[in-house]
This record gives sequence, structure tokens and C-alpha cells, in this order.
Amino acid sequence: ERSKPVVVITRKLPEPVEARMAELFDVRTNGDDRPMSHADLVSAVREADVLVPTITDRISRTIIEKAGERLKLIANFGNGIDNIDISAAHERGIHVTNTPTVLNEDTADMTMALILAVPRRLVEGASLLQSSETWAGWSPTWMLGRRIWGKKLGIIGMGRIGTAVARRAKAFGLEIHYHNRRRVDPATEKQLGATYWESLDQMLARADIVSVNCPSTPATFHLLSARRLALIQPHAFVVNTARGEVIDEAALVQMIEENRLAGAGLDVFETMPSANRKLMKLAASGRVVLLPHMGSATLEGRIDMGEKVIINIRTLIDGHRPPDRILPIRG
Ligand code: 8YV
Repeated sequence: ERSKPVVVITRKLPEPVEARMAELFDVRTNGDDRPMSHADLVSAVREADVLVPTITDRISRTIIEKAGERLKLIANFGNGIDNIDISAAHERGIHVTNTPTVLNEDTADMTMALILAVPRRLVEGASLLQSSETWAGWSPTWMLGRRIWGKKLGIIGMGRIGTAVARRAKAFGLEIHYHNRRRVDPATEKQLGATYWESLDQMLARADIVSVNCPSTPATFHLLSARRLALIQPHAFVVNTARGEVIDEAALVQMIEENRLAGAGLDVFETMPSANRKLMKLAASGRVVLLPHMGSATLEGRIDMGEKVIINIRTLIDGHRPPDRILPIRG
């Protein structure tokens, strides 16, 4: 019998996933649920056949260059692969896989939750009742938010998650607009009643709500720059369940503080795990809703992600191409 491949997982995964992995692989962990240190990651890539990192592990070129001969695969427990230096891995002949598809719907649900929560003052209302024994009582002008139906939603990134957001938003009566590197197929566009904007700037100038659903890459870094944020109408707000780096956060904060933007709903930040202090302050005022990166955080979703990781590992160990492999980036 072949010996089991050594699989190093960097964080605690849901019980059923860990149990299945332990049956199939020689699983090693660092024994707790804290992000691995640089030194831990270096020893992990030295001993492993397969490394299973999460978004909290930056798998840099420096780390990859220290990998042992046996490291064949970096099977990311996550969809976004911005934590991994893909080119460095490919140069060393190491495959990289992710866990696409299974978290689209959950992330789209959370995006929709933020699209509703910000203008309808959901968190503000709930915390008001939680923090005070008495409240002013109802009046016709009490806690007025802004309606969402009939408004224009501008989606940045019409991939799998963006499309899932569009489907939901359409059902809520929003008008769908999108910007993407390329136009989606005409059937999907028609089904969603979606309008394509080749120019992001033009879409931003029309949107009432802007949702970020693109990956973090060098090309999308600060895509919502100070200049572009200034194109968005002052009554509009921005939602981000993708990656903090896509928005110039300091500029966003300033725009909201100066009432040049109505607010924001953010699940991701430029610096994580702690969000910018000024954002926290805006959250206290109710104009901003902040979540601690919960977009895909459902038990079912995490188990599905684990299954994807397992399939990717097994396929490669069996000598085939893993289904979710990331192709080399061509210059
Ligand atoms: C998770 C994510 O927190 O998959 C991603 O890209 O950002 C989130 O869904 C992550 O996958 C956990 O590692």
C-alpha cells in the first residue's frame, strides 16, 4: 500500500472535513486555530506533499522557494487566491487549486444582506433596542431609511458571485448594471435584464448602489480610487464582500465623512483582521455596516469547500489534473 500523502492544514477546519481528511491523508496541523507564523509556514512547505492554506496565510515567493522537493500542491481552502504567489508556485512546478462555485450563493446572500442593511438601517435599529431600555417610540418620521427597489445596482465583476448577486437583486426590484473585463453571454444578460458598461466610470456615475464582486489582483488594486469614488452620486453607497484592496479605504472613509457618499457595507478591509478605526467610528453612527469577513461563513459552505480541497488533492495524488487548478498566468 502506498503511504498516505502528508497534508499540512494551517487552520482548524470543520469537524467532518478534518475527519475525512484524517482517513485519507497523513494530516498535520499546528495544533491550534491561530494563523501560522512565517516560520511555521516554512516548516510546513518543507515537510508537506500538500499544503492547505487559508486566506490568513500569505504564501509568498520567499516561502515557496523554501519548499521541499515533495511539495506538489497548494490546495487553497478558499476561492480567492490573492494570498498565494501563483507564479512562484508554477515556476517550481507546484500546482495551485482553489474552491470555486460552492461559496457563490452564500457570498451573494451576504452581499444582498448588506445591500438591504445599509439603506434600511437594520444594524442601527437593532442596536438601538439592544442598548437602551427605553426608546423614543414610533413616529411617522422615525428611523426612515431609503428604499432599494427601483434603484440602480452597479456590480463590479460579473463572475460567478456577481451573477448570483444580480439574480437576487433583480428579484428585489433593482435594475442591474455591471462592469466586467468582458461582456457576459447574451442569454444571461437578458435573463438578468443587465446592462453592460465597458466604462466603469460611466457606470459609477449612474449607480445608486455599487457592489464589489471582483477578485483582488494587481489590476484591481484600488480600482475604486479616490477619483472613481468621487464619480459616485452622494446619495449612493458601496458594498464590498470581495477584497478590501479593491477600494481605496482611506478615500472611502473621507468621502463618507464629508457626506459625498451615503455609506458603505463592508465585509472585507484593507488591513485585516482589524478594521480601520475611522470606519468603526462611522459604523457607530449607523452609516456604515461592518462585518468580520463572514461572506461565505456557513457550515454547509465550509464543508463543501473542504470536499473540494479533498477532491483536488486526491485527483492530483492519483496522477490527474485537479479540477480546480489555477492556470499559469500568461504575460
Ligand atoms: C473565506 C474568502 O473566508 O474564499 C474566499 O476567497 O474570502 C472567504 O470565503 C475563505 O475562503 C476562508 O479561507
